[in-house]
Amino acid sequence: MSDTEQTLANLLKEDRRFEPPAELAANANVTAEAYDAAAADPEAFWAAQAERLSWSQPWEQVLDWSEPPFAKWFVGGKLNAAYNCVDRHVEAGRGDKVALHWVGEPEGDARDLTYAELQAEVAKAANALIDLGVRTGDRVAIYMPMIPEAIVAMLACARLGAPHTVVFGGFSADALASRIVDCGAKVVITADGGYRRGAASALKPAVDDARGKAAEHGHTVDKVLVVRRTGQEVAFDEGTDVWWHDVVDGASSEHTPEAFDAEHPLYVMYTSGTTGKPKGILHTTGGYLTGAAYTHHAVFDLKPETDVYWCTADIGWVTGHSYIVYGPLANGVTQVLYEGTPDHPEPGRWWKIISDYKVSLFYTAPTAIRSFMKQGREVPDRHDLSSLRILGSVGEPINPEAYVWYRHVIGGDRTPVVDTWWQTETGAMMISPLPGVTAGKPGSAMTPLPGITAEVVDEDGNPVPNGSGGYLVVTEPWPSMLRTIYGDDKRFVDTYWSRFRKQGYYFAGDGAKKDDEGHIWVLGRVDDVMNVSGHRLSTTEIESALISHPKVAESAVVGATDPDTGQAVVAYVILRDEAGDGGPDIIKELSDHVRTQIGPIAKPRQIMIVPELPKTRSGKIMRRLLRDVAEGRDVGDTQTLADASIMELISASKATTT
Ligand code: 6R9
Repeated sequence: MSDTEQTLANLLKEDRRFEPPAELAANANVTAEAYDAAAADPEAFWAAQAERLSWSQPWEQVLDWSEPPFAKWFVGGKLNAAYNCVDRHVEAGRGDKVALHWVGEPEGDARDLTYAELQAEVAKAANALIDLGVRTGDRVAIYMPMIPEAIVAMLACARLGAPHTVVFGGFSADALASRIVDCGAKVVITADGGYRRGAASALKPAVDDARGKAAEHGHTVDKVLVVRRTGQEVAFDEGTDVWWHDVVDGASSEHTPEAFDAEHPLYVMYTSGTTGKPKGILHTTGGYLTGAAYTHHAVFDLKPETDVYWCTADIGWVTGHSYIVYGPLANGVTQVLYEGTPDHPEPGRWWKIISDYKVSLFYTAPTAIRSFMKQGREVPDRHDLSSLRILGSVGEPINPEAYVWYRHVIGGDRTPVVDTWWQTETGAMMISPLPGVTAGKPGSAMTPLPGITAEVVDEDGNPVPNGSGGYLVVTEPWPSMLRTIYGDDKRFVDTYWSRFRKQGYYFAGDGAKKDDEGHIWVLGRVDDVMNVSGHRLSTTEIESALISHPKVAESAVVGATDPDTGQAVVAYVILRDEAGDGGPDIIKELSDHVRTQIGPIAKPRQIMIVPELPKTRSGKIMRRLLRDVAEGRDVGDTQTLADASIMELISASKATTT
């Protein structure tokens, strides 16, 4: 039995079931009938979901799928995403309702923003962006800490129909530059810095650097709008840089939002693919907002009058886009937004926030849950978590023990856990329990949501029988699906639609298994994409970074199972002859190099300097063997290797932890 099969066999022995709480089931937003209704008439179902939004002009056609895989949803409809997320709640008399309970990292640095205040801020920022030359269709890059201005910036762009591309603040200047160049961002919105683990961490220098690098590629950034957050010293280029407080604070809070076509681009989010170059996933307005709002309403059983919601993601990831900004705000929720890390200044920070703000719906990642398990239950037990009603999980498979701990220790055994499978590309949750309907199985994402049709198929695209594994595919288009890879339609078709071209299925890149009852267990990527703490990293991207170091001849990167982060980056490196043994600091040098090229999250857990890499006769690196070494297993079958003795050399090489 292979390792994956063993894991699967263990998983499928899992027979614990958690029924929905009776009261929740009785008052659930979505009931079991929704599955049948959606299956009977998917377009009518999605049209009803789109009615959650305010449209300035109704659509003429729900779906135009005449040129697959290029979908158009709500054809002819017009709307403004920012109006839907902010203004309409104010117009409906809910202006005094808190939109954001913001909790900054320095203790006591907190602020509440009502919907009316948010509306004024967004309008001012939109007016300021117009003054800086931003027009409908222009791209704006956002590189910010988790402060309210980050959300204001996103919504101001949406209001103008200027697609934003938010780059995670932990990414390096190089990564930022390549994204700025790829989407041709005209303006960058940033801050001097943000707070992390008690210290001010700079952002502006990376923007300066990225602007220079973009210029080397022939791309000019016209303006950089800078929020003063930490007060740290920054270089200021009078021709380009503009302080937020100089141009936004004094701007008019009157701005009439224009309605854009349902298919008008809303944002580009870069994500790792199997090749070195990140893919700019393009989402458009009407379908995306419909998907985000509907799933947030359904999966969190959202009762906007009474619930307080908190998603711990960063806005630099798709989860922050769909489940901090667009879904929750379109639904008019009160939510917590926080800056910093879970365990600073104290390990119980998150639990204190939940108890302070009476959070009822909570959404986080398995990697965080595992790190809390390690600290022990004494930490959460010191806080009153009785306000919690539903717990969500996203980003990677949640192992049954973490699921049960989450439900038991954090949820007091009352709360359903919704394990939500989706991707940057899908825009919104796709496979998940419904908290008022589904009897949850720890470790399973369970069932496609009403309106979504997913399958597990074999090599030929045929559904596998219950009890078997295969490729996870989506069989019909859905409103929040990506529309293309920015500037590269061919790559879009090749990457997602060519594996099962005949059937016209979207292939997600994940493997999954159907259990005896047909419930879906997502197993993780079947391609060269790693998942480290819920963050997608490409093996090729890190290999390319390593190879760009002058001492490196060749490298191979694998994702090895890690008890804390799910997977961890393990790099094998062959040095150039002239580099000798690389010198005493070679490991640190290489590790720092990856850090500056991509960012701290890509830093390998281990770097091994090896004399050779195992390759097949056709020259393909045998990553399976390298994963075996990285995970401390005996190297199995090496028959297909061009030179079997290589594995002995590699296993003997000293592993060095970075
Ligand atoms: C939302 C998000 C997508 C990849 C996806 C899969 C993994 C996400 C999961 C899950 C198992 C879940 N993934 N949620 N695997 N169970 N509930 O994470 O988007 O960053 O694009 O990552 O994450 O491998 O393909 P993204």
